[in-house]
Amino acid sequence: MAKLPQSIDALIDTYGPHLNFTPAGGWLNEAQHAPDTLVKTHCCFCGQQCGIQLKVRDNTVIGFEPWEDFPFNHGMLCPKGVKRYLQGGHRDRLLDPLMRTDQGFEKTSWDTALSFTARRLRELQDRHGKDAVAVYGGASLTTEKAYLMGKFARVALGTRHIDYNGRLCMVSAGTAYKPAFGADRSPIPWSDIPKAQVLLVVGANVAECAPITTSYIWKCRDQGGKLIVVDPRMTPITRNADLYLPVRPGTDLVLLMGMLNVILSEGLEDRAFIEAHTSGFDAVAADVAAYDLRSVAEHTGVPPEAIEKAARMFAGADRAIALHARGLEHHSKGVENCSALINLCLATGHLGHEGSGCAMITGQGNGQGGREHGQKCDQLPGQRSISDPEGRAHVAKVWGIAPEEIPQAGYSAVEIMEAIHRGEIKGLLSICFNPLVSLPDATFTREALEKLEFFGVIDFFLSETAQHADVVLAGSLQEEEEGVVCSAEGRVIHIQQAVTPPGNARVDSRIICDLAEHLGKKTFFPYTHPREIFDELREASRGGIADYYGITYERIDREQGVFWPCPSADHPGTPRLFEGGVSMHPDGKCRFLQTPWRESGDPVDADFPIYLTTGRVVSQYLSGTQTRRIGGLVEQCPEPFVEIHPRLAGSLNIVPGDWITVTTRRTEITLQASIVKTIRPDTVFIPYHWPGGRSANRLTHRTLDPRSKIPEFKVSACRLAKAARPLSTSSAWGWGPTRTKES
Ligand SMILES: Nc1nc2c(c(=O)[nH]1)N[C@H]1C(S)=C(S)[C@@H](COP(=O)(O)OP(=O)(O)OC[C@H]3O[C@@H](n4cnc5c(=O)[nH]c(N)nc54)[C@H](O)[C@@H]3O)O[C@H]1N2
Ligand SMILES: Nc1nc2c(c(=O)[nH]1)N[C@H]1C(S)=C(S)[C@@H](COP(=O)(O)OP(=O)(O)OC[C@H]3O[C@@H](n4cnc5c(=O)[nH]c(N)nc54)[C@H](O)[C@@H]3O)O[C@H]1N2
Ligand code: SF4
Ligand SMILES: [Mo]
Repeated sequence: MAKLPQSIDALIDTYGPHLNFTPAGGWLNEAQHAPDTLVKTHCCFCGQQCGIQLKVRDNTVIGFEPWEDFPFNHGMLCPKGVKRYLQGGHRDRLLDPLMRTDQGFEKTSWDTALSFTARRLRELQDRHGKDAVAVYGGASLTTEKAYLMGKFARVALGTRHIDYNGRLCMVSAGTAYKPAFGADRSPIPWSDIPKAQVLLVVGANVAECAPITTSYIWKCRDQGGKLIVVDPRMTPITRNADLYLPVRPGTDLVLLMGMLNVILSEGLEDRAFIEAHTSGFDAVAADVAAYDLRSVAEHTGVPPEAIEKAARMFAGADRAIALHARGLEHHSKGVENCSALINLCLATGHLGHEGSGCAMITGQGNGQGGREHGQKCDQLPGQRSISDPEGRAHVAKVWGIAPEEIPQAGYSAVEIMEAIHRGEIKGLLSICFNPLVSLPDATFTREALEKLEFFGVIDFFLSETAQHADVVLAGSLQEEEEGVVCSAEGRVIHIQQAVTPPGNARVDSRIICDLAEHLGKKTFFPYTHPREIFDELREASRGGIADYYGITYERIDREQGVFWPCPSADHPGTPRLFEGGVSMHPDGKCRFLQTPWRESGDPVDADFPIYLTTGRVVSQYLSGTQTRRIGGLVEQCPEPFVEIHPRLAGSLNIVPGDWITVTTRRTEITLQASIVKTIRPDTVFIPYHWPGGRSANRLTHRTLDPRSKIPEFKVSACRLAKAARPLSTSSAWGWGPTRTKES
């Protein structure tokens, strides 16, 4: 592994003169720190949001120290948290706004870039109607920025169409939890995990994707807890599992119904809990009868004894927790999958007491907070529905507009791209999203981006998507703007501004407010600091489900985070939701929901007989824009690969390192084989963190869950063939040159 520069001098040697930052000055950029300040803040990457102290010298983050007192991670960090400080000084960091010209991108002034952006958006709206432009937001943004994006779309642009990259991530869980419990948040604080007697982990590669949660699982095991893992791949935590269920991709619903069938037929359910705290049990109990053990085993590929054992272990425990992530949720029946897991917890009374419950493991840094305050197409702040008249009236009052001025629900993320492709949406403003790498069916996404009449991007690197933009506005890294995020366990925490943006880059929220001003809407966006946005957000969320009214920056610092709902200054916050089994529905009941089976949108057949599933590796993050640039991480996994079981490899004469062409109903890509015994023989796995010819998303399909609108990233049908090594990186691995167009 490359040796990493630790000092500022070594960094300058490595990364060159871009490190000589001059602060942008003005607006939100006042914070100046004395040399070698330690700033207590949080990791910019995953939803665990580990506490970290950033070491700052001369307005540059030069390293880190552990933050041992922070109760979630007690100073522990994974490799990404350790190396994140290397981004700010990277030579690719955008330091100026860019405009596309015939010669490619050229630096420009903020005034030119902002006026041009505002003018083009308005022209498109004047010509084609307000909904001809759309906004993409992101769940790595602070909650203030996410709130701001929702307000910007509805008030500054007046468009229905705003959605965010969390649509690719957590929405199946949210769409299942909200009707079951009345709120979309993990019901448990992570301190409950060690207290469980049984942990059921479904479709979550905890060690690689939520590394610090692993320590909670080991604590549970140390205290005698048992671990059951459900995954088509034996992920690292599986080595220490008591029971492993190698489920066939896309069949969790059948497995969970099979487990419930065992529980009900053996009388292991918790009748008292079901009667006191739930409704809808009878319908689900009737559905379960069809899931007999033999058919379930056949369908899922899991041995019947293992299904029985898992059911008995889970139901037999006094305290059990089911943890899940995208392996359960990235399906065209992702909502039903999650509901089936919730049903299992309700039937066994595992909810609302210490060491019991279900929890989605949040993905993005602000995956939780980013889905609470209105950057979703169907949502207003406080997790309010955009179609709820009372919610509209409340938020309109806070915004100073009439309720009828708030547009109705618009398209979700993939639907926006489809509307662009068919010419219905003509302009797009995107922040904190790299759809060309992360949306399914990348060839389609690329075609759509090329059809846009105006495309503006706010990012700190020129992502693959940004290369298709007309204007790129140089925004801010997480450590460059203050705000809050909400972690996986529901804890609202404080992101500190450690440094100001370098060069002429600007903090994101200033860019949005400046743009609102250029659109003639400054009166609605008068903020000069994120705190003012937060205070408005508190009001806007007041009385809603995700009620932040009682949370302040000062309280967060004093109490090391506050769990929502927190409706007033003297409210202690709510670490464990649904205490005693009481949900947030008006009647206090939790709801069993029926979960009809649906086939995958891209089923295997004789031509495409193998399951392709996609996901992550520990050292890369999402579309890779950030981690592919971080020394010390990129070397750990510089290229994607295709994971194949030795039996499947043997049947095709494949040996380790061979080049393999993976073909789906969309197209094909060629990658090297990694032959491992830890995957089902009927399944292959490709990590998705790369663009162009290495992009797993060229292979995936656009089937969505009809309610959550999440794509089915976890199941595609494919076939494999041995290939010659790709000839050159530019032809075989890239897209070729990006478009040039007049602007
Ligand atoms: N290192 C790293 N950490 C990350 C991220 C990252 O990019 N890199 N991203 C963050 C984000 S945004 C997210 S959403 C999370 C994602 O965290 P995870 O959901 O844990 O990660 P994935 O790799 O997407 O998929 C999880 C597991 O699902 C399994 N799986 C595939 N198909 C199925 C199926 O049909 N059923 C079941 N039961 N399992 C299946 C895969 O084998 C894999 O082990 O990670 C977060 N943390
Ligand atoms: N095949 C397949 N595809 C998947 C998945 C999968 O498992 N398989 N997982 C899906 C999931 S769970 C997710 S969450 C998505 C993620 O997909 P994306 O959201 O597209 O991934 P990111 O890499 O986070 O892209 C964010 C972009 O925003 C920039 N950025 C980050 N932070 C900030 C900020 O604070 N301000 C600004 N202005 N810019 C910022 C980054 O530089 C990057 O260019 O991918 C999805 N796509
Ligand atoms: S576990 Fe997540 S939040 Fe913690 S250091 Fe790693 S990437 Fe950052
Ligand atoms: Mo995610």
